[in-house]
Amino acid sequence: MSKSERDRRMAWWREAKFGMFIHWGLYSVPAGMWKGKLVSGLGEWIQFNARIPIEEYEKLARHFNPVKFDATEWVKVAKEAGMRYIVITAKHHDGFCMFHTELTDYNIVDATPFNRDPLKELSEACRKEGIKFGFYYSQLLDWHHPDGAGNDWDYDPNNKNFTRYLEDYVKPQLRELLTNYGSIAIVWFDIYSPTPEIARELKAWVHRFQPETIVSGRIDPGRRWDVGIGDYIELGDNEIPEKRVEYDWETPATINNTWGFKSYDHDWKSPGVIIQNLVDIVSKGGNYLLNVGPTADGEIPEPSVQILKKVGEWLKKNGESIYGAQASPVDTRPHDPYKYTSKPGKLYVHVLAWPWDGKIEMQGIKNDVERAYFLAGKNHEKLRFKQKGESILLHLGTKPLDPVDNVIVLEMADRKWP
Ligand code: FHN
Repeated sequence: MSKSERDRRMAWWREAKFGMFIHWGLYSVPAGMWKGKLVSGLGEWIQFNARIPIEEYEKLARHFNPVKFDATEWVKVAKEAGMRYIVITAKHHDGFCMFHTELTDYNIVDATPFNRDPLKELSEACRKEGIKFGFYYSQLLDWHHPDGAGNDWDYDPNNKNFTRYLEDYVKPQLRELLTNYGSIAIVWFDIYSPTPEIARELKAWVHRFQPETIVSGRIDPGRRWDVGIGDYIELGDNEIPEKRVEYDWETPATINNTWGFKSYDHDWKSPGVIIQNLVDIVSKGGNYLLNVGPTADGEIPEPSVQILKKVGEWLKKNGESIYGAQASPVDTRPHDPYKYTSKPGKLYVHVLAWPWDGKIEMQGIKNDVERAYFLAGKNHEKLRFKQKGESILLHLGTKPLDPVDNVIVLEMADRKWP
């Protein structure tokens, strides 16, 4: 693909910066407990971690009736948080399909009393609200399908045939997902395709139906830090690199310590931590895909909703420094109390720890600064500053406007930097 084609495909994603990941499936029914006992590990891994036989796990479907699910409400939560795209699990490792598929009855429409297709409803609500819609698809691990990888307690691994699974199941399901749900912004493959050949084949298969769809970096067989077959690099879960990465990349992240809902995981990240992570990621050139794990009733847990609301309030005032922003043109050190994001002619200084004397000095400013002001301040009132060569001393005053991140805009005289 040529650079200009690639730039076109990636344009909305580069602008968006912040997305909502949704891990929702049968595992939200046990919610981290099996037969009265807590099962440690990720909520969506309960079948594996407790080695639950398929025959027993399947029965969860009869109790999965998420009548409180409201696609419009979920999209509203994402929108108010300032998120610009949604990626939801169509099929996670447990193999249960959260969409209507002809390939198996083990899906939310045919196997549960709910009898609705939430992916259809969510894709439509996203379209209405101008939010990009994508789906997660576990291409390797499938603990339900006899030929999928990972389940050695119900199936003999020696009898598995991955090619058969790929041709007769994965590809036809992808075709359904890419033809029945309108425009699909992202297909988020996960750990990992067995070979580069299969990864390429899957990517081509996606593009056969929707040439503009972005494919996640976890389509690659184990690649992480270099450019692979996926359209961008997918870092490890909750991983933020130390330095700027010179390619499109994303951090998928949990809001507590699980992806799929666990009734007893209350270890929520604060809005402040999330805002700081977002700034850190954008300052290094990446996107932040932050997860929510809805309940078996169909609701996004209230603490997540409240946290996201606060993040959205900050973004409403400071979004200019995030959406479509580029990485920091100046290297900051991890202990510096500020980080930068940028746009042509503007440097956004994110002051993450308020200086005790109300002053901040920065180096490496390679252009004359014409104006400095708080992005969230009234009327963009000018701040005092003194510039000498590449160093600048900013007088911020004694009171921060925001408890987490105060963004100061430095406007450059001739717009030639950064
Ligand atoms: O095993 C999955 C896990 O359940 C979750 O979906 C995350 C999201 O990035 N991906 C895998 C682990 O990296």
